[in-house]
Amino acid sequence: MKTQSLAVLSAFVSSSDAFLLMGQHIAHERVDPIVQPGVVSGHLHDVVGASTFGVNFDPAVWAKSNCSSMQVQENKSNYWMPSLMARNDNGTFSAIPLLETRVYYLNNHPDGTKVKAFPQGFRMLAGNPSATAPTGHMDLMSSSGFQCQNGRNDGRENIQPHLPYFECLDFTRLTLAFPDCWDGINLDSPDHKAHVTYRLGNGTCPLSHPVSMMEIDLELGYWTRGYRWDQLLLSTGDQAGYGLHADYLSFWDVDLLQRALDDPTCQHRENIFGDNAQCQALLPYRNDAAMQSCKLEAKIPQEETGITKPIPSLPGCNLPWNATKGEAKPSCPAAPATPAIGPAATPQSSWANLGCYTDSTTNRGLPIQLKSIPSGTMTIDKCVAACASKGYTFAGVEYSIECFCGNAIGGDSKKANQADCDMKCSGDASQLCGGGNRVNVYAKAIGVVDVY
Ligand SMILES: *[C@@H]1O[C@H](CO)[C@@H](O)[C@H](O)[C@H]1NC(C)=O
Ligand SMILES: *[C@@H]1O[C@H](CO)[C@@H](O)[C@H](O)[C@H]1NC(C)=O
Ligand SMILES: *[C@@H]1O[C@H](CO)[C@@H](O)[C@H](O)[C@H]1NC(C)=O
Ligand SMILES: *[C@@H]1O[C@H](CO)[C@@H](O)[C@H](O)[C@H]1NC(C)=O
Ligand SMILES: CC(=O)N[C@H]1CO[C@H](CO)[C@@H](O)[C@@H]1O
Repeated sequence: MKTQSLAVLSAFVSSSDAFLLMGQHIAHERVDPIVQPGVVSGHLHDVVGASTFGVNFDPAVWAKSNCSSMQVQENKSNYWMPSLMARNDNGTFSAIPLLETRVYYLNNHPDGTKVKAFPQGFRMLAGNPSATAPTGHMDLMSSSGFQCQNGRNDGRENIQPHLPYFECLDFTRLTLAFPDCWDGINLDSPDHKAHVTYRLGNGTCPLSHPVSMMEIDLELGYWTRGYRWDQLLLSTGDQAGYGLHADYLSFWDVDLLQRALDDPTCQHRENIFGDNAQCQALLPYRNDAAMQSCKLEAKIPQEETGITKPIPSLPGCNLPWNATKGEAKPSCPAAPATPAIGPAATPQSSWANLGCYTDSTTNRGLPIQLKSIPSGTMTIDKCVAACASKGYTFAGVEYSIECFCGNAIGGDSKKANQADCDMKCSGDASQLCGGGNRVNVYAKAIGVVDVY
């Protein structure tokens, strides 16, 4: 078994001044305080960052955020993208687990260009949700699009402007680069784009937008193993993927961000809190426990979003459409009902359910069996907590009473039907704990995960 860190395969450009923040998502819901304030937004997003992310952006509320789902807690910014979904063969839709969240802050201007920290409340949009062909920013920025993570170095890992036309056995990463030149005046603009633009070919900013900023690269990695490529689509219904877009709302402490941008110990770093020297400016604000326990404080639309069970249609008016075939986004025969906005349900676990996998006693998918949980008391939470406490990133429950841990799904394990994992947990008959030679796998949804 070959173990390979995803870090090696990221879109990171080591020649630029840069730092990377890792995190996990805080919401999967129809909320967009920039493009559709005050209402249930048109499609599902996966959201990262401040716990106050709600339908209206109010600086006074954001300033009181309890926590951030990013590693650096001083940062009360938010980043969001349409969610990657799957169309099941019976026509229902499922959300795909989001396992990897990275945000790069890159200085791609010519050497020695000082970049300015984003002012508080700065907002912008990258990409175009209704695009039917590669958009300008994707041509300009080689780091925007879709990246298949097979861990196999077979040439399929190059970034493409559309969803891949082949299976991604481990991850499919959605990545988007934001504009990095600002007009220096407006925190936002009516189309959320006019106040910013991408740098010119020689790396400088045009006279219309003279202020050099960081290029933010948002990367979300989805666990697409077990899905065919033609099942994947964005939550907008876009099967081609040209309509990939992302939003950024900056709410950093401006002095702190400027210190990090100017601090040599924070530059050229794939992981600013890795084994080597630490990023001094941000180190005091690192808090992994707060990141992992951070829960959304704001109210959200009261609707099923495909995480806990398949849903009959994509939330909103988002019938599937294929721009590669020349199709335009269809309208809906009847306007979908708008859900009420209310309190968030049970907080989402920071471990994602990857589903049911085959297993065999001679070649385990997850190699380490934990016997510390008495066999009559097994629950999913207990197994996940036990694996987490030992530093593992994958946990699996099997045969009602067994708990396995590992850092990858190996052995001969293959995705199985969810219906195969139908045995009740010995410690809680309301939960399912795998089956005979069937393990239900959970994975820690943070930062860098090892795949093989
Ligand atoms: C922050 O969290 C505490 C408890 O963890 C809660 O009582 C408080 O209401 C939260 N703050 C906001 C603004 O919701
Ligand atoms: C449709 O397929 C999904 C995925 O295989 C399955 O979980 C769901 O139960 C099926 N729904 C119906 C109504 O058959
Ligand atoms: C960069 O390109 C622009 C547009 O072609 C040009 O006006 C500008 O002088 C160039 N700047 C440098 C430093 O080469
Ligand atoms: C989209 O259309 C192209 C071109 O006809 C086709 O090859 C592809 O399979 C279609 N994608 C899906 C998801 O159906
Ligand atoms: C910009 C910003 O959100 N600043 C806040 C960061 O968090 C601290 C507390 O952790 C606040 O005091 C800052 O106002």
